[in-house]
Amino acid sequence: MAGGDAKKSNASGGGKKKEVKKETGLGLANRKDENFGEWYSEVVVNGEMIEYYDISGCYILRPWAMAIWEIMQKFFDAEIKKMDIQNCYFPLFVSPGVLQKEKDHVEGFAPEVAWVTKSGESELEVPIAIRPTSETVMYPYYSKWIRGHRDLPLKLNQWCNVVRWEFSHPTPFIRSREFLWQEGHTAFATKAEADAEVLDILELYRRIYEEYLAIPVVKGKKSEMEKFAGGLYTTSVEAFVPNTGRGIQGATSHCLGQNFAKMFEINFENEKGEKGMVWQNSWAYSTRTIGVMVMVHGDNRGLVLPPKVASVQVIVIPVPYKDADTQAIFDACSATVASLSEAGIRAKADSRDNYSPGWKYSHWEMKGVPLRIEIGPKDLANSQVRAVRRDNSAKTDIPRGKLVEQVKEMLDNIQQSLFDAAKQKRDACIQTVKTWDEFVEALGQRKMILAPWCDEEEVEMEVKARTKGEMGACKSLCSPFDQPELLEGTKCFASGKPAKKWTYWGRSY
Ligand code: 87F
Repeated sequence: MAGGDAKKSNASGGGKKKEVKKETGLGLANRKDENFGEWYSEVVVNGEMIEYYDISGCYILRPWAMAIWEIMQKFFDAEIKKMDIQNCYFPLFVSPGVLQKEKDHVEGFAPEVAWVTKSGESELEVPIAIRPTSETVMYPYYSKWIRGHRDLPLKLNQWCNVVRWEFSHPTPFIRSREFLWQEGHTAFATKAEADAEVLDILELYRRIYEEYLAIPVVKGKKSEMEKFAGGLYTTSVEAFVPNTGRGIQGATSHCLGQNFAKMFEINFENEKGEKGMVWQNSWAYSTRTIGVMVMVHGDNRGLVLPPKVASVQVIVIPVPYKDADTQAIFDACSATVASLSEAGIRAKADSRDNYSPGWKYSHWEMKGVPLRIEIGPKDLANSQVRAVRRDNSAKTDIPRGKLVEQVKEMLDNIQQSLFDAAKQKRDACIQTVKTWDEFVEALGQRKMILAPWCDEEEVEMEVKARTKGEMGACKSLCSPFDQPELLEGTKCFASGKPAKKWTYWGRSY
């Protein structure tokens, strides 16, 4: 084992905060369960994901965050290419005429649209909007490009930034005025094809959350009130942040129906020479994913990254003592990194000689690296390395000969335990209720509430109105595709009318 330094600098959360700060200058001033908002800001900055910027609601994504985005991007991009979806890039700017073409869709969003009004000192003749989403940017060209059934399906995606000038409280990743996303926009000859794609994409979003970010999500359909107003229906994956008791929409996959086709005249002629309108979908996930990951897995020592999205999965730290053979230890570190890298594990050695091993432990813990390997004189003598898990601090001595095999196993294990722990916490926050009183009580306990509902818009408005308070109103999150049995005679929790479905409710981001 690595020895002395490990013990002294053990930054293992609870109660040790001051000690760590004094020794390493690292550590967090806020605790996740005491001061969540401050904790979150501190973690994303100290973990070197985010730097605050001098425009409110805008943040610098540092390489540590960008690398996570790129890993998810690589997965999703390959999957949509298998579905014959092609990448493209449309301009950032939108002319006002086009933006306002689809009134219903833009109306509610208008205050969030940012405009360019000047170039240098001169006013532009016509102000130009910055895309908040690209329906109106793209669909005029869909109308031009789609003529006959042979032009269908048209399936495009773009990876880009969008700007929404939000006025509610900005939060890095979760609510920022500019963010990165992919937006997919597809057009089909039939509704059946569109319906099928909505679910195929939603499944990819589930996989991003569950398989990559180790976050359990609920797949479901949005209520009429919460769906994208310009579309036919909206599906989403919904995550939950136990510490705040808030639901968070993870990603959306919409069937737009023929609303935009009507507006933008996206017509085609079928095999029989008959005219038809296309059926469209649009779908997106954004850098918000990273924020949800930080909120769900982070702890009092900083970020906790699931191995599948960590750009450094294993950090190797030399632990030389005064009289140790420093060169041999450094060589063992390099050899360890080489073996791991060769096996496809993302490993890196921290060989800097101007930081102590203890400082490095805290530093890489703050950055959430899933596994730390320490190599000291004793490890060298015993032909082993010491591995320390970020998620539960468990220490294992690994014989050199079993390095790759055991590290692989540990990383898989960490990935699984993060998901299991997150699921257990999330599930403990789910409360099934039948009556308004039970609902109010559960809401007070910051639960994600599953309730039988009559599915009427006025009733949802009433629920919102009746739950308005300093913590924000409660709304429907989604009606899960996986519906529990709805016994005959079950009443709506809010109206007492016959219930039509089970729906999740809660406060949300
Ligand atoms: C803000 C300003 C203007 C959201 C906005 O979800 C327009 C909008 O249309 C707007 N905020 N939306 C809805 C976006 C719908 C849809 N777009 C393509 C998606 C997925 C990707």
